Amino acid sequence: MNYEFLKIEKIDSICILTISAEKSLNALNSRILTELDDFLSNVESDTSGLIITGAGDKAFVAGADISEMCNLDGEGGRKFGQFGSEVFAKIENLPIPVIAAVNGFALGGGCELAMACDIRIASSKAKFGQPEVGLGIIPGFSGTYRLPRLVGLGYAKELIFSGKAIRADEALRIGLVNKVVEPEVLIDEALALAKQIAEKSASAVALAKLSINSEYNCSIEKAISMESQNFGKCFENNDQKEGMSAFLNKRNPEFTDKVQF
Ligand code: CO8
Repeated sequence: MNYEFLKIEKIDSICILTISAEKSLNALNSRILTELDDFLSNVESDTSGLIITGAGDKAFVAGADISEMCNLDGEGGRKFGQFGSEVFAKIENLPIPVIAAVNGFALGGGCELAMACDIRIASSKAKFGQPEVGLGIIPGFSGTYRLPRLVGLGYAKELIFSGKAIRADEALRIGLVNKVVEPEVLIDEALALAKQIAEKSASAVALAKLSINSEYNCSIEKAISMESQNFGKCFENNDQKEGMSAFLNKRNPEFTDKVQF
């Protein structure tokens, strides 16, 4: 598929995906969601990390495209919401770490996109919010699910009910982002973290992501069972043998496992 709104750059094994619809502050229309869906279904197998950011210095993503949503009926709204949520779930289920480099407004669907990523690094100029109730709707790309899990029920309800936007430092305080950096170093910071992770065992990182995601809402009994299954799988991989042998022989490991996309 030819991408009209996605720019893709590869630095070593790290992919930087830029959502590029600067005129509308990178608002997500169905074409962009379709391109994202296609991209996420065809990630190159040698990719060890993905960074998602927005074009320009003003917005990460200023939400779903209001001009496209304004004439939807109930069924159209349900379908649009479901499609966006399914695309974002693909991000969550990718077997590689996904870092949101939030360079500006992350509102509505933009905040939801950032939350579907594993880790969020924000520019000090970023602003976060779920302004949907001011438009007569609710978050529709899984924001009512992910926001309470990231910041707790109280802050999630405050943000979603009030629709207010918060600054990056406030987002850091409530746990919505992992780190706040100056805008000029945002991509470098995201790249440095992605590279740090890429030095580890790709198969172990993939199994760690799978474990964390699948156990998050389970009972401790079920989580113990799932974690031990995934822990066991590590011992069927070459990287476990290499990692432990390297430690015991006081050398750096050379990991070779590839992940299945
Ligand atoms: N959709 C469409 N166009 C947008 C959007 C958007 N979300 N955000 C900005 N734009 C456009 C503006 O219309 C404007 O276009 P034009 O130049 O043609 O007039 C251009 O981008 C620049 O925007 P502004 O002139 O408004 O820039 P400001 O600096 O004055 O303001 C803001 C920046 C504060 C970000 C402002 O643009 C704004 O409030 N945008 C809307 C933010 C918003 O409400 N986002 C949530 C949308 S709803 C949503 O995301 C729900 C997700 C789930 C959907 C489920 C489907 C059922």
